[in-house]
Amino acid sequence: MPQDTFDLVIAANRLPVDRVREGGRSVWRRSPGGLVTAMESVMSGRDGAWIGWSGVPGKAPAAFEQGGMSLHPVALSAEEVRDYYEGFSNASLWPLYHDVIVPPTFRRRWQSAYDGVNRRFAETAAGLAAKNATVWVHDYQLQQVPQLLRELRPDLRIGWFNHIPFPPVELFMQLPARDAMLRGLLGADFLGFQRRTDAQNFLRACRQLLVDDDISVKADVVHAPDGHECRAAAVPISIDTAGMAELAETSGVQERAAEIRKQLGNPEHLLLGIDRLDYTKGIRHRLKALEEMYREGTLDPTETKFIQVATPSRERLDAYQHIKSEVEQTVGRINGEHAIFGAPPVTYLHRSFPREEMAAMFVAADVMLVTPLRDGMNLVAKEYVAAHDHSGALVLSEFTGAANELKQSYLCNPHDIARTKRTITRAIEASPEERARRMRAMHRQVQRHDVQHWAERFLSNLAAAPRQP
Ligand code: GDG
Repeated sequence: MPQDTFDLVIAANRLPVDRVREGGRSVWRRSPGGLVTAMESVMSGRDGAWIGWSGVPGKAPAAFEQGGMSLHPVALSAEEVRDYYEGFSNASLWPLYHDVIVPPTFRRRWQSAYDGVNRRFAETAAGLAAKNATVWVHDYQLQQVPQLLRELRPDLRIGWFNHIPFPPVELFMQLPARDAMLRGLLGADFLGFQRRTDAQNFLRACRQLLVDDDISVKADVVHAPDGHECRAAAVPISIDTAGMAELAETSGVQERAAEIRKQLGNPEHLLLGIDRLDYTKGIRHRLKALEEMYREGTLDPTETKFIQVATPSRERLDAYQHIKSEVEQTVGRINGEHAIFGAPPVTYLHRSFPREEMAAMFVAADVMLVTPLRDGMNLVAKEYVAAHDHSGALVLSEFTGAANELKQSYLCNPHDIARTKRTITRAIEASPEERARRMRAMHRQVQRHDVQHWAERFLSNLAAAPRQP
């Protein structure tokens, strides 16, 4: 008989697999993105359930087993996809939490859809969790689930992890639903953030915006109105370091890496960028720096090639269509000005690739360019480091969570194009000894702090939370 309750339940906007149509029939395919990459290796071997949306609007498919997990699709109507997902989550919260790189849009209709979907997730989790079970809620799409779930099931241990930044209170307070977001989160026993600053921003928002209410904040603990304590702390996420390192060493990946370099004419220097096509990732700033370098002759287009993988993302939103056309125009202009027959300096790939191909690109690249304007962590930076132990160089934006940990990278401020150019040059020209020294130190860091370490830290913080009085 199939199991009907679980000791560990994950609630995330998306399931780790997407419902897609292939050859006229519906099949499940692994979904892209940082959360899935991280949680997949955490959940393997644990007997748990995962609830999330299938990626297709309409009726939810039945629950099913995959990779040792019980997957429970949550239904979203087409209107909810528009208002809860594309609207409130990705046009209000996402830009607001990423330092208003594009202006957030607020609509009252979106908020009620967000409330309704959060309630559905809370009810589904309440129905699947065994007595005294642990429920681990993920990310900005589900900020009301902790409180709703606590009301339904006060016996549960509830944790929430924020994969994206939590903004300074001066920005956060723009959100019309700010009180509801804070109160929703306070239903948790433990809130995990990527950086200490994010946890502090959250605590400061509680102190400043819920001041007249029945809560109090002492150090990293908020005393909620029902008397329970909610702790907030930094638990930076990581990757399956050993998995990536082993994959990078396989002969298939090594051969493919050599082949990629050969296909590009065996350039002296190969630079690489891999991002979801999102305005937060700083792809435009990166291309601007490279365009100037090709123009000025600091980079020779026959010697230095650049691969940009831009995985399609949120394509129905205006801001994403806009960044896509800007990036594509710039790539077109650079190649138009500097290509020689059959050998453009920039190879632009707007699609997804299997993990093996990603690993081959990491291995092939001499310099990895990770230049977000704001990023919760950035797993790509850590994956590049995992794929190299003594070669390669990482240019990394100061505005990523990863910059707190990968201190031997070539740090840059992507807004400062002149210095970013100099930083790229330094990374390209660094001696093999300097590269090896920096990469070894970073490799050790991601080896010690891998995704299992992150999950254990999160779950032990959650387990240590005092029971409700
Ligand atoms: C959010 C936060 C935080 C990408 N394209 C392909 C592919 N990927 C994989 C990468 C990496 C993951 O997706 C992307 O993770 P990031 O961290 O770079 O970025 P977000 O998607 O924005 O993730 C971020 C993360 O959550 C985790 O907390 O770090 O700050 O924004 O693993 O390798 N994988 C494959 N093919 C692709 O084409 N196989």
